Amino acid sequence: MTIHDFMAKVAAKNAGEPEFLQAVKEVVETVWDVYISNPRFVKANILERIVEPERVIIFRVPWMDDKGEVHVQRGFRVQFNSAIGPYKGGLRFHPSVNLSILKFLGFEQIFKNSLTTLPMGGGKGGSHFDAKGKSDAEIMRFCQSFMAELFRHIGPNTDVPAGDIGVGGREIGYMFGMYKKLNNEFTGVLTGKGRNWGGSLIRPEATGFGVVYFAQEMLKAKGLSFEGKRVAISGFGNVAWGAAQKVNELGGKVVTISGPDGYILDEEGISGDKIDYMLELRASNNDRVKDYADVYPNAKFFPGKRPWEVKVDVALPCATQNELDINDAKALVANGCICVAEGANMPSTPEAVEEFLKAKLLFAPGKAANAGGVATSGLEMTQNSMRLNWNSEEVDAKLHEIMRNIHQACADNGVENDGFVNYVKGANIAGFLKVANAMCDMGVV
Ligand code: NDP
Ligand code: 2IT
Repeated sequence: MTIHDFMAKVAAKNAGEPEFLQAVKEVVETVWDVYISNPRFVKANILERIVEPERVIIFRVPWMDDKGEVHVQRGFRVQFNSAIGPYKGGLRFHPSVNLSILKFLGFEQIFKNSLTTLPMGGGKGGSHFDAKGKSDAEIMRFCQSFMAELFRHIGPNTDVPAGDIGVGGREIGYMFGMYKKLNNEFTGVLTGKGRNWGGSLIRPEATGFGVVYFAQEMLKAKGLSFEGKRVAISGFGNVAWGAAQKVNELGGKVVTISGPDGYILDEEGISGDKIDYMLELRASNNDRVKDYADVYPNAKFFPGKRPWEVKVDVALPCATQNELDINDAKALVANGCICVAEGANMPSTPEAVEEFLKAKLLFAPGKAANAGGVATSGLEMTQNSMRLNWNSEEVDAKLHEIMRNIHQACADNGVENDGFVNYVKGANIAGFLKVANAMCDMGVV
C-alpha cells in the first residue's frame, strides 16, 4: 500500500468532506514512515482504524424564537477515538458547521489530546446554529434543546464536551444546567464551567496563553524572545484575547486583530483596556471587528482584508480554519516574519504550511500550539474528580509545564538532518505513537 492508495480509499469513503480529508492527509503523510516500519501497527491496521470515528451522533435540535416561530437545527457529536481516555473536545456553534468540519476537528483532537500527556480521547461536536442577532433567551432555549438529546451520549467517564467557536461560558452554563436537571447529577461533564460551579481558573485564558508559551519555547530554542516583537493576531474571540494578554506580558506588541469583516491595525499596540474591549466586541455577537476603530480612532480598519499583509515578527492565526493561504504565507515570509504559531485549528492551508516549512521559519501547527485549552480542560476534570480547586498560579504553572513538554516532544520527533525542527511532523508523530500503541494493546475493538 502507498500513501496515494491509502488516501484514495479514505477519499472514496468520505466523499464531500474536504476539511476532513485535508486534516487526514497531513497526518498520514507525516506518520507514514513510522507506521510502515512498525509491523505491530500494520498488522493491527491502525491507520485505517484511526481515520474512522468510533461513533457519529446526528440529531434534531428544535427550538422556538422570541416570536414563537419554531426552527430546526442539526446537532452533531463525533466520538472519534477513546483509546487513551474519554472522548474530549469542544462544541462549535457557527453557521459554517457541517460533518466534514466536525470530523476534521475531532480527528485533530485525538493527536492534540495525546500530546497534552493527559488521559483524554478525541471528539468534537456542534451545530450550524447562528448566534448572530439572537437574544439571550433564544440562545438559552437552543442550548437546552441541544443538551436534551446530547445528554444521553455523554458523561464524565464517557465524553466531556467544552467550548469552541460560538460556545463560551454562557452557553456552557445553559447546557450544564440542562444536563444536571435531566441526569439529577452534578458532575464534571462539561469543561469551561463558571468559577462558582466547578470551573477552573485560567481555562478562559488557557488556549491563548498556551499558544504564546509554545511560541516562546520556539523562540527560546533560537536564543530569541517576545521582547520588542511586533505580533499579528487574527480573530477577536476567546483565543485571540488570551494570546493578546500574554504577548503583552512578555514584552511584545500586538498590532492586529481581525473579524469576518476585515482587520484592525493599531500601531499603538493592543494592550490594557483595549484587551478588555475585545471581550465586549465578542459578546456583542455582531460579527464585526470594525467597531474597534470607532472606539480607538488612531487604529485603522481594513475592510475585507486579512492581517497577514502587515510587517510583523510573529503571526498568531486565532480565528478559524483555512484563514491563511499561500499568498498570505508568502507575504509574511517576504516581510521577515520569523515565527507562526496556530491558535486556531488548521488556520493555514496545506500550501501555506509548505511555504513556511520551505522558508524554514518557526512554524507550530494548531494541534501542538493550541493544546493548552484542552490541557486546562483536563486540569478542570482533575479538580472536579478531586473535588477541590487549584489557584490560578498552580493552574498556570501546570499549563506552562505542559506546553514546554509538548514543545520538547515535537522537537524530539520533528528534528531533521540539518537540525531544522519540523514541528508539523514532530506533533503528528508524537501524538500518533501514544494512541496507536494504546489501540494495539487493546486488541481489535
Ligand atoms: P470564538 O467564538 O471565541 O472566536 C472566534 C473568532 O473568530 C470570532 O471572533 C469569529 O467571528 C472570528 N472569525 C470567524 N471566522 C472568521 C474569519 N473568517 N475571519 C476572521 N475572523 C473570523 O472562538 P475561539 O476563540 O474559541 O476559537 C477560535 C479558534 O481557536 C477556532 O479555530 C477554534 O477551533 C480554536 N480553538 C479554540 C479553543 C478554545 O479553548 N476555545 C482551543 C483550541 C483551539 P464570528 O463569530 O463573528 O464569525
Ligand atoms: O479545539 C480545542 O482544543 C477546543 N476547542 C478545546 C476543547 C476542550 O475540550 O477544552
